[in-house]
Amino acid sequence: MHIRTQVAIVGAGPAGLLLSQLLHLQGIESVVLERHRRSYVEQRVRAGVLEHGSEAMLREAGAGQRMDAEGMPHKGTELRFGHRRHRIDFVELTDRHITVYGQQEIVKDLIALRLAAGGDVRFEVDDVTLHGLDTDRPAVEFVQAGERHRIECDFVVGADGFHGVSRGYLPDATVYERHYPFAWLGIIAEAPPSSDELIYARHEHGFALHSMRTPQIIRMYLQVHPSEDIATWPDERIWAELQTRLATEDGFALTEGNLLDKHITPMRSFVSTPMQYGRLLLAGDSAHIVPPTGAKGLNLAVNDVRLLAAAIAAHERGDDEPLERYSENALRRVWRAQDFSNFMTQLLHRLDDGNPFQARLQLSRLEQLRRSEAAARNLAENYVGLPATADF
Ligand code: FAS
Ligand code: PHB
Repeated sequence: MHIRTQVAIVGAGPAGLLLSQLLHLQGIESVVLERHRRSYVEQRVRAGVLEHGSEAMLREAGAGQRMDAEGMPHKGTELRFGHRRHRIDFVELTDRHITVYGQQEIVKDLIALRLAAGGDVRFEVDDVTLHGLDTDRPAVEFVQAGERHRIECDFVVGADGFHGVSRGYLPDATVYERHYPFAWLGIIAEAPPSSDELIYARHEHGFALHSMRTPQIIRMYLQVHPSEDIATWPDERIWAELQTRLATEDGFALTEGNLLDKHITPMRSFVSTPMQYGRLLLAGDSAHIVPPTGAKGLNLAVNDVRLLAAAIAAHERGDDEPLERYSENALRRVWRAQDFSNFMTQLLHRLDDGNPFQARLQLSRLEQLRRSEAAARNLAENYVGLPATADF
């Protein structure tokens, strides 16, 4: 079957879906191809924190209603170290806040929005291949329900995540990569949050994070060795370790509950440059991965799409400059997020290099965050997200 559209998008994660919606609002047609079933992508638990700018983008896309109704605005976050608390006040330091709203909710909202507008989102597609990327008539072929299809288009966007196929079509990519000597054991549990805000804890045993999804569901993480087997982490052990790492001298106690999910996720920093080749453009995790300590992964995908939607719209008006500079512009924010995510990761994790010198540096940085408004403001500005107008 031959299909004609303007933009063929591989991947129905937040990047692919938001791009399709933003293009639609500019009268630009797209087809989104997704490997998995709709129900699978809508229940996949991933990110939880939206930068100030990402909230605005979702509202601009018409996908902000449920976020505004169910999302939880946070005016600050707590750093916990030496069994003491220190709050970073986002609003006081930056006049901006963040919102906690699960990525799977964003995916649900965007799929519903695209389908309600008659958008072409195809699930359970296989064997996606890209063609003619170095011509002005690129194409995408795929198989669905045993039938082979071919999309003729003007642009192909690879929004297919770290394990997608698109990145493999860039002939001369330069890859920058860092593997961290630890991973995160993440849980979802039926329990009310034990704090109104996120808690990032540095403890001798390792890092822990208290987050949430709703007033009844918490999302928590603890640092483990990358080789750990989840089978050696029964629920009781997870709760005991979280209680230990989050304990404070003023008697903080974590409310426990029924564990709904537990997973171990490796931690890496990854950037593939450039993010474009001919008529192929990459957006989101297909081009970059950050350690989740800075809550940047989803927000970087949103920023890529903000730039890409505007660049494709400019092309339609005859202005190709934004498209030619897409990779350069997107990568400035990518590297800013890489640096901040690495800073937060090095600040809060137990660095098992056996070198107590690193631990002393961590404590000094944390003390500086407690005492210096300038240091706290720098963290807050990076965490809530730089304004869309910032050119990095
Ligand atoms: P995604 O990976 O979300 O979406 C890509 C889509 O493409 C997927 O639906 C996939 O099925 C599809 N696809 C892949 N190959 C395909 C093919 N060949 N054909 C068709 N479709 C294909 N970020 C945070 O900020 N905070 C977090 O706590 C956090 N936790 C995470 C936990 C896990 C386990 C993972 C994997 C990531 C986490 N992230 C987190 C990062 C995550 O939120 C990403 O940044 C975000 O999903 C990026 O969105 P996309 O670029 O759309 O990629
Ligand atoms: C989450 O809620 O999943 C979350 C929050 C902050 C992070 C990472 C994950 O830094």
